[in-house]
Formats: sequence, structure tokens, C-alpha cells
Amino acid sequence: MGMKRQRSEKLFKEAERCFPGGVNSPVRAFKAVGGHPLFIKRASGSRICDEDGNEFIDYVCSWGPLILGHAHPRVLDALREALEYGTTFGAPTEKETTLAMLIRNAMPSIEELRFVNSGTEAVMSSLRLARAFTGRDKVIKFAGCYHGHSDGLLVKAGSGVATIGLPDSPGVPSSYARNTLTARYNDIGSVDRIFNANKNSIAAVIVEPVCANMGVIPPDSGFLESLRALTESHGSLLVFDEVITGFRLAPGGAQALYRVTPDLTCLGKIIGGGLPVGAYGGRKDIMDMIAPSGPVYQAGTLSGNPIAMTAGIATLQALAETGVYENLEKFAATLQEGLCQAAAKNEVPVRVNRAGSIMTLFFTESPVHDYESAIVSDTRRFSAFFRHMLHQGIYLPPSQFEAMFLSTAHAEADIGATVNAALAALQAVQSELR
Ligand code: KE4
Repeated sequence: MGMKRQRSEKLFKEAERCFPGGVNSPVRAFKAVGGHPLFIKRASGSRICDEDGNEFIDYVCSWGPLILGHAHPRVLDALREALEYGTTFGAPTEKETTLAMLIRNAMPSIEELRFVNSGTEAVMSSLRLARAFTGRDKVIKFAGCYHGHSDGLLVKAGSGVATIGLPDSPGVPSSYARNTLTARYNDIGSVDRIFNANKNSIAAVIVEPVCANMGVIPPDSGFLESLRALTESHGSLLVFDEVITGFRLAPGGAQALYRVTPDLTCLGKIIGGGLPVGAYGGRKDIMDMIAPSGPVYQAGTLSGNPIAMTAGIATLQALAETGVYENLEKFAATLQEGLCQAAAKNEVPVRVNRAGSIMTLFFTESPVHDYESAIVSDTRRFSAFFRHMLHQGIYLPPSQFEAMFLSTAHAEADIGATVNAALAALQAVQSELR
């Protein structure tokens, strides 16, 4: 399975001298799938090309932001024009309001919002605000959900924490961790029990309305509605972490798709169109507590910078065109069906969970509906599958516990090539690991 990797190997050795593990984000390190990461040189549409000239159909898409694919002409043209005016001023610009209006029009629950520079910053700020608004300290999250790396949320987290099997992160003071209570996704009873054991002390429940950090796990029917009712009855806030699902599942995100209205929403990824942007927002009576209109402090040098705003505006305007989500749905459904058939033909027990244009192929025969049923997946088979797909020119997320992301640039030929590669890869996995 030869693939030229000399330049990536050379660059990785240099990177290892600069960065812990040679990367700037753990999940990129290929730790869960073996070997060293490929260094990417350029990308366009659905394709990425590494430093050794290998080309791949990309299903990472920068972990979600690139729903239009790489280097979309509309985004690049808008950025080229914007750069002529300067890059950042540390002062208000019209573009922040333009992007905010696009977000608010799509998500009416967001009456006011604040731009930050990452999903982590959005979630961290939203929970500080929830604690201030309710006067309570505790927060409920769900095992396997990942909300960025702020201290209080690195408790039974998903994504890279699950990928490299870290129990939780050292360095988080126990005082933080004890204010983060963990429930079981899709198990409303587990939430109810925590509320009853912590009366009047839960500031908020934070949830990925569709999980994508223990692999993709959609909510069971009624789960989000029950969370809404429970938080309301206990005077706690419901925070939707829509960093992945916002503008991914629908223009209005999961809250539009499932018709459940949170008190606060966290966004990131797509709203930045490939540049660093996060946002948190929601009810005006809550958001007005944020400085300078209120006492809750939060700030950021590059928050709302015009270049990132430009990429976000161009992306959301392109997504507003007719048929975009219908096409994503069509291609994603075709891919899901193709992967299931490829597994069946090779008698490999898999589950392919999907929500819109994100999906995960789990190497397990039982349904995957929470963290416990996700982590029993055969990660050995997954890493063999990953390697065989990579060698056939398909770049999957290097972790069983991440989502595959499709873009509007993924064409029928890409889907067909991916399904054919999966057929061969699953056959190879079966003969290797029988
Ligand atoms: P960032 O700080 O990475 O922009 O966002 C944190 C975050 C918050 N909420 C959800 C639901 C998220 O998925 C994320 C980050 N997602 C991971 C991928 N699963 C980012 C990839 C990485 O960590 O390198």
C-alpha cells in the first residue's frame, strides 16, 4: 500500500520539535489510527492535496466549517476584496452587524449575540453568563459530548478526549470538575435524577442537540423536548451547543429541525467560513448581562474582525440559496446507503448514524445512541478501515469518535468513488482482522 509520504514525514519531524505531538490540535495527530499525519499543501472543493502530491476526497472539511468545500470562489473573492481595506481595527465594523443579522434571521431564538474567536470561547462565555443569570454554580453536560477545552467542560468529554482515551484532563481543579455533573445522552431519567439531587443549584444544561463528538448520535424522539421542559421546571437555562450543527443540519440548525428553543446557543465553524469565529447568543434579558451593558465580563482582541466576518457572510449567503440543503441531504443519504451496502457485502457489522450531511460509520452491530454504546465500537477495525481508505484516496476523520463532514462541493463521482473504496477497504479489513 505504497504512498509517497517523504515530505510529510520530514515536516512532521520538524513539527515535533515545535509542538506537543507535532500538532496544534490533538485529533490531527493520527494517534488513534496509527502512522503520522499528512501535511496538507492545498485544497479546492471536495479535494485536499498533501505535500507529497497525494490527492484525497476530504471528509474532514476542517472539522465542519467548510460546508461549501475548500477555497470556495465566493469566499475567496470576498476575502480578496476585504483585505484591501485592512484586516482588523479593534473597533466596530458594519460587517459584524451584517453577519449577526444573517444569524438572527436564521435562528430567531438569538435576540442578541456576541462574536468570539472559537467554539470553546463561545461555550465558556455562555456558561459564565448562565451562572451569573441564575446565581447558580452547577452545570449538567452529557458523557461523550465535547464543548471545547475550557476547564469546566473537560469532564467525560468526547472528540479528541475520547479519541486518545484520556479519562478527563489533568490540570482541571477539582473545584471546577465538581460543578460539572454528567448525565447520559438520550436518557432523560439520568438528567431528572441529577436535578433532584441538586435542587436549585443547576445553572444550565448544555447539550450538543445532535452529538457529533462521540461519533454522530441524533437525539431520540422527545429527548430535546424533555430537556426543555425539565430545565424550565427547575429554573435552569437550556444551552444548545450548535458549533457543529448550526447552519449544518438546516439554516436554523438543530433548534429549527427539532423545533426546540434553547435559552442560549453557541455557534462556531460554519459561521466563520473557514476563519476563526465563534458566537454565543440568545434571550435579550440574558445577553444584556454581558459587559458593557451588564456586569458579566467577556472580551476579545480579534472578536468580530472584518476578515473573519467576511468569510462568514459569504458562506451564509451562499447557504441561503435554494436547494443547498436538499442537495446535501441527497448526497449524504446516498453515501450512508452505500457504506451500509459495502459493509453488508463484506459481512462486517456496522452502524452508520447520520444527521443531514454529517455521519459516522461505527464498527459495532448494536445501535449507537449514547456514549456507552459508542465506545464499545471496534477501534482496531476503524483504524484499519481508515488506513485502507486513505490509501485509496479517501481522507476520513482519523478517529472513530468524530463525524464525517460532507460539503456542497462533494459531487456524485466523489460519493461513488468513496463507496467503491469502502467496498475494497472493508474486504481488506475483514481478511486482516478475521
Ligand atoms: P473550537 O474551540 O475547536 O472552535 O470549538 C470547540 C467545540 C465546541 N463544541 C462542539 C460541539 C465542537 O465539536 C467543538 C470542536 N469540534 C472539534 C471536532 N470534533 C474540533 C476539532 C479539534 O479539536 O481539532
